[in-house]
Amino acid sequence: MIKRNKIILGIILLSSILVPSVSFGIYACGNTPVHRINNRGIDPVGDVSNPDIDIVEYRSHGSSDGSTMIVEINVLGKINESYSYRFTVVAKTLSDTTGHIYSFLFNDGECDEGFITEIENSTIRMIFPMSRLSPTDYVIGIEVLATDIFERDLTPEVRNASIAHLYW
Ligand SMILES: [Ca+2]
Repeated sequence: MIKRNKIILGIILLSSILVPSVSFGIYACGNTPVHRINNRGIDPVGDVSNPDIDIVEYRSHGSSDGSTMIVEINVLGKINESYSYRFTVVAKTLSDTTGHIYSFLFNDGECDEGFITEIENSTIRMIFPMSRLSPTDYVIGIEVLATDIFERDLTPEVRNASIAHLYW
């Protein structure tokens, strides 16, 4: 009888430790805000007449160590250093309903913020350091723009997007 009571006491003790831990785990993970790093969008072909500023696809992903976010624009023609390509990382704080924007521009052959820029035919890629974000901001999406002054191709706003959460 004593042995049985010990087992029951053991189960009660174990449950009192495990149940709150599991519950807390689910709570913590189910509600953990995270950066929306991986983004991809398709833009209509032919919505501007100059193929070198006609965005067809844009995307972003994170570096393996999480320190940077790589943002890319693909155009129908070729990236032209005479034109401007703007990248906007949109973020939001937990308490805010409006987006905060971090914009950087490739203009006159260089990035105005000095970020690493790579050009390969129809693709321009910029490397955004995550350290530039306010510590309370979470990335909610990206927007990009290409312009030759006469016309511009602009992707839809994502400033009303919600913050992503980690679920499992
Ligand atoms: Ca387009």
